Amino acid sequence: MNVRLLALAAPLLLTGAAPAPGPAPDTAGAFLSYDRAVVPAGARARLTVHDTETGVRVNLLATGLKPRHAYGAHLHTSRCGKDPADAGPHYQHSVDPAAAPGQPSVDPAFANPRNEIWLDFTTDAFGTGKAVSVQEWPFDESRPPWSLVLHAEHTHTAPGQAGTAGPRLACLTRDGIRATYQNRPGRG
Ligand SMILES: [Cu+2]
Repeated sequence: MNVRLLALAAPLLLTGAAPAPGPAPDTAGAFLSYDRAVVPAGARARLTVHDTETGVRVNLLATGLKPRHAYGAHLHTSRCGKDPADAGPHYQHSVDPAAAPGQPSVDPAFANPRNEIWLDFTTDAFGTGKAVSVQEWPFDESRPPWSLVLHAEHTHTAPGQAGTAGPRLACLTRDGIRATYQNRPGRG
């Protein structure tokens, strides 16, 4: 009991000595909706991240959405907030040097579904959508993607608009790994 409490308190006592706890492999929860007309109350998602031998596989199951509707979806760098922009830009394996805050990567050499996690889908008659993204690279644990963002359109690919998918409709923050789990032997 005391050991557990110490482990929970440790990150508060350390100042940058331990790695920041990253996101857990599984997250299931309700979307934070920015547009109730297309992401109604009760819309949820399950996001599963599997490590593979060579990289990562991300599965998305979304429910409670508008039936037969096309949504764009990506993993973004930061946690969700009241402002749709709070989730930050797309997670990129190779980061576009031309991108900056307020100036997203729109170069197809970087903003493409092999360098980012794109999870676009079209819902079925019940408002359920599924998507999978398989990559030959693992996430950079020093800057893992923290959120799933739903957009109004499927993702564009042309130069100058690559990676864009219309307004941000909703967001789901990935669950964080608790310090007690992060500090177990075998986990860095
Ligand atoms: Cu996005």
